[in-house]
Amino acid sequence: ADSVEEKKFCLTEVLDVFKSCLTENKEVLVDQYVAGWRGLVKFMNSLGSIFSFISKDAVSKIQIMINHRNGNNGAEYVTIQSMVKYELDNKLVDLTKSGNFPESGCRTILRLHRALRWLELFLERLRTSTEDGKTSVMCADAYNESLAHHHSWLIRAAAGMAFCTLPGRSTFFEVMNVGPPEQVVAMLGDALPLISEVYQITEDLYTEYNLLNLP
Ligand code: 1PX
Repeated sequence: ADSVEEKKFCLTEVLDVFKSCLTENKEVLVDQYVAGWRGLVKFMNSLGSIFSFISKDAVSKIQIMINHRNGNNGAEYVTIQSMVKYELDNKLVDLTKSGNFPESGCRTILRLHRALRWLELFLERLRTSTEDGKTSVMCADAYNESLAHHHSWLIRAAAGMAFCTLPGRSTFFEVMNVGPPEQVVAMLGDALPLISEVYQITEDLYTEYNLLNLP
């Protein structure tokens, strides 16, 4: 009778989705990658409405990728690797200045890819933090080391303000709904190598095709 109630959010499941991104030959599956981001955005929304300017942008990028997958050429978008080849072969990417293809899969995934580096750095800081560690500082440090390089000062300022509202480490761990702190730390240790691998594979691919600075 209580099946209407939504299942309680658990971050383990979200990070598991990222693990399922990789195929045997180390290609990155777009559906799973996007589903992972969807779960993370849901988690972020539960932290308060001050994060909504971030989740709006993330959701619009997620939607762009879902539209590609549902479109006539959806099969070309099964993996990030096939997407890159398809869009480059068919000249569907703005390589030097924006204009014709603001919704290319290549530039959209690049934005999420840069955010994945932030996630990797933030989770690593959470994992190795002590009881009195400040999540707001961990989050800001991870951001300044990664995504901030690609954002205007206005967005950096807004992000900085949002980070300040993050709850302390113990509350943050509770919201993750994984279990006691030791279990959170273990879960992060388990998930991080795969997140790093997904990041590195995409980074290498984008380096190979010279796509790391797409407008
Ligand atoms: C246990 C921790 C889990 C935390 C999960 C949090 C998920 C966060 C999802 C964030 C996704 C952000 C995507 C940002 C993509 C981006 O860089 N977009 C910019 C460029 O796009 P454009 O199309 O214009 O080239 C765009 O300008 C971004 C605007 C929004 C601001 C983005 C700030 C990102 C801060 C990320 C940190 C999230 C903090 C969550 C706190 C837990």
